[in-house]
Amino acid sequence: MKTPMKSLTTVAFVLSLYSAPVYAESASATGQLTKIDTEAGKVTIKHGPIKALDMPDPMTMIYRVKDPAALKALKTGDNVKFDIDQDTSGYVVTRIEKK
Ligand SMILES: [Cu+2]
Repeated sequence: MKTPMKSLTTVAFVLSLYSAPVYAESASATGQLTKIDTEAGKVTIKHGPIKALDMPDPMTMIYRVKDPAALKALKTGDNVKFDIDQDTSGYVVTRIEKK
């Protein structure tokens, strides 16, 4: 029984290294807009892996946008490049523009 316990502890330790700190992370990425909600200031982006933010696989997810006015120049289906910050309340897109 010693071995499984030891490896679990190792896994927990490695995970704690990778998840700290959980704030003040940022990254740049590209993706495709699949939905724009100007009123809520949110976008849905289909994007590839963003390793800096612990997203090792492609995914589609909803992001808050810091400056919703930036969405006026965009439409669903656009390929975009964007910057993301991760703070204590989650992910925020700080810059987004057509690629
Ligand atoms: Cu993601």
